[in-house]
Amino acid sequence: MAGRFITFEGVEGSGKTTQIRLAGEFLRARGLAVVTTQEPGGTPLGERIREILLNSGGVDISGEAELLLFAAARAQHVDTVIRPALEQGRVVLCDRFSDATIAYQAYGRGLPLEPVRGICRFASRGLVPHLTLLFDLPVEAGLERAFRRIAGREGGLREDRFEREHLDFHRRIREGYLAIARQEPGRVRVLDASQGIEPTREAVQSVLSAFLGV
Ligand code: Z5A
Repeated sequence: MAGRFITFEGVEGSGKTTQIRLAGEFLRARGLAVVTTQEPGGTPLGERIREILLNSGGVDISGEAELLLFAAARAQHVDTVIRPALEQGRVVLCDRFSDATIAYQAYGRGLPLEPVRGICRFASRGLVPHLTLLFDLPVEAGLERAFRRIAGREGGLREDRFEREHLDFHRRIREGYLAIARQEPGRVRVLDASQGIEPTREAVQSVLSAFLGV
């Protein structure tokens, strides 16, 4: 596969969505063919699953059902968007991927790690990012950013299912991400996401320049 698959991961409010947009602009300005996408989502089916996962309308979703919904969205995304783009030699920047499932469903929800890993492998047909940028910061700081953004939305507070979870849930997720980074230091680069947008942007660009040779 000729392209490069780069994922952006982190706890809620870590700034990865802001940074993926800036990274896309940076790489396009250097002449690279870039696809920017997100999970859950990235396809018409994925967007419908995203709506169920983030706003289930009061319907209870078990941990296992949640895992399989994320996996279903990913299978469609890999098959119809990510793999074709990589085969065309593009750089694919993806906001969350399998590491999010390990961090949220295994570490956060407490589902057993090995079956969750197996389902991730099955859904992605073994696709592993070439590089993952992990935006790390204390969960309190990330949630504060996320809630400030929600409060600024038209119509006031409308937090999603994940934003409503307790602090301990988000702390377990951060620990999960850091455990993945310790296990795979060659793939996962941990960036300090507690700094402002500009210094974080510079750190991202320096990692991407070195990795892609641009
Ligand atoms: N999930 C899962 O459980 N399992 C899975 O397999 C997958 C996902 C794939 C998707 O929600 C949820 O699904 C997610 C994990 C779960 N839930 N949580 N939590 P989403 O896609 O709607 O949300 P998100 O992925 O968590 O991203 P986010 O809320 O958009 O946050 P972000 O991408 O980390 O941050 P941001 O949007 O760039 O910034 C948030 C705010 O902070 C915004 O107002 C920015 O202007 C501001 N910001 C950004 N950077 C900075 C800095 N550096 N300083 C100050 N302020 C900043």
